[in-house]
Amino acid sequence: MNQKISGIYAITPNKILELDAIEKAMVMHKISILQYRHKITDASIKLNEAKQLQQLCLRHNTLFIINDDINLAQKIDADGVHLGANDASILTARQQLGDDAVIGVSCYNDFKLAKTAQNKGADYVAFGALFLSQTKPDAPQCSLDVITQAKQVLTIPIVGIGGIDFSNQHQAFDSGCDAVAMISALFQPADSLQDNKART
Ligand code: TZP
Ligand code: MG
Repeated sequence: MNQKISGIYAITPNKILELDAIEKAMVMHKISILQYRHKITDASIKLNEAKQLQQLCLRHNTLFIINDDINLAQKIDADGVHLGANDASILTARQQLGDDAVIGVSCYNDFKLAKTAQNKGADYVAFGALFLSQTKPDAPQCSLDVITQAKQVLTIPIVGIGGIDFSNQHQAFDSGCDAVAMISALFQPADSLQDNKART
């Protein structure tokens, strides 16, 4: 599975699903990974949206990752889950989802967190925000030097996130990212996507 963590990693905008827009971007930009990220509590909406995206990913041979929610990932048998600092542990996710699940972990700007995540069995780590993010303006910043340092030591793939677009992605790749995660660069307009302004 690790070879799939490369290239452009799309994350869905935090709003009601627009499947056509997602499919268009997936095809146009040869998306290799899609993460479903919708910060609402309505489980039935999430289940329905996740199932639609999973079908889309199957059709396009794209890895399908669920943000935060290991129960949802288990329920629909998604390819994996992405965990942040406030989410379930890697151990819990592994126990619940099994050996084949792809488990990604947010490491912000903290190399030690990434080393620990790798030791605990994470399949990739994410660092960011590498640039100013329209979607998450308050995200902690991570310098490209952290990526370069991490790349020398880690054996699992590194994903860069935060303010990455088609004009600056090369900086992220050059510093050592295997994949770059994008929301607003793929799903404009940016200001309507900001997490705390999103209509859900
Ligand atoms: N975590 C750090 S920045 C970010 C997340 C979820 C948002 C990335 O969105 P964009 O629009 O690509 O900056
Ligand atoms: Mg999270």
